[in-house]
Amino acid sequence: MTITLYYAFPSRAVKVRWLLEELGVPYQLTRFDLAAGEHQTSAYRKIHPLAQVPALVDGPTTLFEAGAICVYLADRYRDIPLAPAIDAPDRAVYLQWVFFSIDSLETPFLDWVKTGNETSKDRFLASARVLDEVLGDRPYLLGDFSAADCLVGSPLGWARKMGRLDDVPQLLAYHRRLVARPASKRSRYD
Ligand SMILES: N[C@@H](CCC(=O)N[C@@H](CS)C(=O)NCC(=O)O)C(=O)O
Repeated sequence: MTITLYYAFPSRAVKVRWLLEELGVPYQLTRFDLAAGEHQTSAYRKIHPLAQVPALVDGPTTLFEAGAICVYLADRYRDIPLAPAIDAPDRAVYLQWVFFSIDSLETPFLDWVKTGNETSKDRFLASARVLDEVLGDRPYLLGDFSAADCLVGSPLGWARKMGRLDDVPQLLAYHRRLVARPASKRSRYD
């Protein structure tokens, strides 16, 4: 049964699409025009009670929250291993970056952009510096590419577009590496 990703471009659903492209798993998109309110239907609320994107249906599994969807997909489809196994030594650090991408990077960034809140700006920039230091000479967060890179890469893309990565050179180079990946390019067609 084909996976369905409930999707809008641009949105947080793009990171899930990117991961699906990396995994090489067949999927179909149900697209919404968020500005037109196409997602605000009672039918879609049965899939996602807040009527947001992304949501994913994979056979008997219906799931929302981009972070949870990415963790699920990387664990479920392992032909291309993009997550350390549950008993692997780097599993814990992988989960750390998964949660960091949302709580310490994306949330303060979006709040900063929407409200101009200085505390959120400081939180985002502090997180960006942490990533910059951790990356050092490493190509990806765990060394090899993983689902955590999709999750971190997405908010970094928004920040880069706004020139907010100019003072974190390692991070800028990392983001260039991420968007050069063929699967990342395919996920950004529209
Ligand atoms: N925490 C959720 C946030 C989902 C979310 O806010 N999605 C936005 C698009 S990026 C959305 O659907 N907005 C339309 C709306 O809330 O009506 C996740 O990471 O999946």
